[in-house]
Amino acid sequence: MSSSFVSSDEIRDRFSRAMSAMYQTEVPQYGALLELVETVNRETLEAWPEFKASLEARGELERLGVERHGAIRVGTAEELATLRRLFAVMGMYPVGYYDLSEAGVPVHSTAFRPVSDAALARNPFRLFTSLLRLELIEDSALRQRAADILAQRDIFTLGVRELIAAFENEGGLTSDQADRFVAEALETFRWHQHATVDRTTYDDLHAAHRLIADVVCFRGPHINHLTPRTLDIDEVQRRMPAAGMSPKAVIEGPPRRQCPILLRQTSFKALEELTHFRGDDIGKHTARFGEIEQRGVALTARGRQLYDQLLNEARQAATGADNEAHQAQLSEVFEAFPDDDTILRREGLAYFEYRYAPGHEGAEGGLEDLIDTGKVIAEPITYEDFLPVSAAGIFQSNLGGEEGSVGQGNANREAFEAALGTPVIDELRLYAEREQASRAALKTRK
Ligand code: OOG
Ligand code: NI
Repeated sequence: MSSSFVSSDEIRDRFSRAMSAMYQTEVPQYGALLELVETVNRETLEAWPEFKASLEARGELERLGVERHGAIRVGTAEELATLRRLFAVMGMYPVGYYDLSEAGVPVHSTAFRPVSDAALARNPFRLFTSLLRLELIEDSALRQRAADILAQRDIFTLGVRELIAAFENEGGLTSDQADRFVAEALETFRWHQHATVDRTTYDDLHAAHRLIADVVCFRGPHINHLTPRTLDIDEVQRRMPAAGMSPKAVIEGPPRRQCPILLRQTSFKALEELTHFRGDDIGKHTARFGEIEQRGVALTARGRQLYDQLLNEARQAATGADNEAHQAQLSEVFEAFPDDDTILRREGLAYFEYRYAPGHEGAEGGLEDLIDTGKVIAEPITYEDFLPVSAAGIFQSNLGGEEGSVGQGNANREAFEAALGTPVIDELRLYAEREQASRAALKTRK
């Protein structure tokens, strides 16, 4: 590889900053959200020095200021497969499979994200990417119409296609090429005020499912939100109304805990935007919204099973109350989930990363003894992925709660991977490997 190439990490960092800047001009409320999150993060770190030290030790303090995830939705296998190549230029690979059809949302998804520790530390930018499942439209004539419209569009610029090919053929991009790549790639995710269809077509697709209209009727997969990471989601949710944002009713995911697990998320409602249809009709379309997230420790398969089971229990007993009541009820059910790092680790519920405490490098002995005597530190590994039930909740709150007439479907991972052109990476394997590598670097007895 030529040394004049810039790294994929560098390209991803440039791209995520450019995307954030573009979205800030498109959706001014996003700028206000960033400010709010930054203020709460600063206050949280000041009030909680041990937490700050732990984030610092894990290399996460620095990435916090740039950490974002976004989401897009595409319509065809070819679009998804080309996105896979586009994201590979930036060191982002498809991790995880999420089936949203169970919740009545006619898509299935993956997250393109960096996978190595170093890449995550540099900039963990992720994009939740959904593929529309046209087969879930029951009306066959409408299904065909949607497919025909999608077949006519090209969501990529010629320039970005050339630069993807250059990256694949040459093994990298120069700094100038990288800048052009960022500018060309950004075009795919830009908002378009002009729909590609007339009002009637839009209305017909909208009636089948609002999401179908959103994916099919525009020139490209506009970025629909960019999410900063907060260290205290309850506090940001509380302060949102005063900052001019009205959050969805409840925070998705696990309840507030001493030892945060997985991912908690909340969003604020989509904007209503003026849309110009073919034939000079004007109407409104809602696509874009705001979201915040708080990340906790990644769970093992065993921990995840317990999480899913408790979440199910809580959902069955749910009363549809406000967030405070919802959180209180969740907390009660989640009392069955240990809230202590040592127990989470010893019971194999969560992933941890081991390192020597300063001054104890190379200390030998049994792992638990070394931890008990403070010679080895076990840090929780942050969850870098998404949660299907939460994602469905985010989708739904921003679709206005309307149910269209799509079939419920079921998971079809094979079809998704065939469209993508590769299997998705198993996220649990990534966490397990990270834990094992840190474990292997210690001179402990097994
Ligand atoms: C994606 C919704 C899911 C998340 O953070 O779980 C999501 C979408 O609306 O396209 O972004
Ligand atoms: Ni999101």
